[in-house]
Amino acid sequence: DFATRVTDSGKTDTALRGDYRHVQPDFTIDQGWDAYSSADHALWRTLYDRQSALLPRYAAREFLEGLTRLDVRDGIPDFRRASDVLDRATGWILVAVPGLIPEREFFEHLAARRFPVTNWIRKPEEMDYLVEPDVFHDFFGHVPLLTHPVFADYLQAYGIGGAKAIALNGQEHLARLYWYMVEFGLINTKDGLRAYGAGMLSSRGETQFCIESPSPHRIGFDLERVMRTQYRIDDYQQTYFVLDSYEQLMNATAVDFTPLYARLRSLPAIGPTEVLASDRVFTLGTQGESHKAA
Ligand code: HBI
Ligand code: FE
Repeated sequence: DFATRVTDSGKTDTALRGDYRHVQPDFTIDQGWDAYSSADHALWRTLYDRQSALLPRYAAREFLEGLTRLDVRDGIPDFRRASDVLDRATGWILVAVPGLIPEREFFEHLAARRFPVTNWIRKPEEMDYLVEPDVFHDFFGHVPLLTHPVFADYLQAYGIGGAKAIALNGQEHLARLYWYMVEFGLINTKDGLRAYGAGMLSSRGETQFCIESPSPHRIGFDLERVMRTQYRIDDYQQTYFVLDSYEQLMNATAVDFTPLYARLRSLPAIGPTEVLASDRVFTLGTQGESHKAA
């Protein structure tokens, strides 16, 4: 996963793209909003328009409402202005970072209701695929749902749990919860399944794929099941997990994970295409499509 490229000692892999030379001890930097070019802002608008056209059909209503409230169509947002909107909604603020940061600092920001957002934007030739998160993924994908009170509380609880996971050697299991429920989560609504995860909602191809393709499994959320399930980072997901409500995620996570980590250590991992007899299956995927992002 992205984070394995940032070492625990805080030294960053030279393959990471951002400029880490001027980071604070908590890995934040100045956003440098004035330094964006008009081409940078135009690229944001192109990504924004393309993606927002898909949202009424595929995204959770709460995501769309948050995005509208942020009012950031015109160009790469100034994080200070967006933080004011967010702070009024749920008490979260945004901080700028050069890209991926070590887990410990990442969790500390979340625990303090600060969301780290990468300050740079992708190149025009990377419209549809990018290895590392950029400002479009981090902001457009993650920030809208942070205006939702329950999801906002969940992400803080996740950050607090992160520090404990490090102490208990549970990071790998906890990271799967982030991957499947924060990056690639679906929610069941009266209008059918909708996407709320940042990974799919910042990707044109996966926004449609996750809802419409017959290929992936869609399985009801179960905390232990999710934490056992391996994932892949270089293609669309083969399994998505479905929430009934954000409260369900919050409630499942609001317990002490210490006994859970102990149990998880004794259980085998589950492959990304496996289905268990105990699964609540919304759709059984054909696993037929090869769908490597274009
Ligand atoms: N850093 N900037 C940034 N963004 C992330 O999403 C991120 C990170 N560092 C660690 C990390 N994610 C993962 O370890 C997740 O499992 C939490
Ligand atoms: Fe992300």
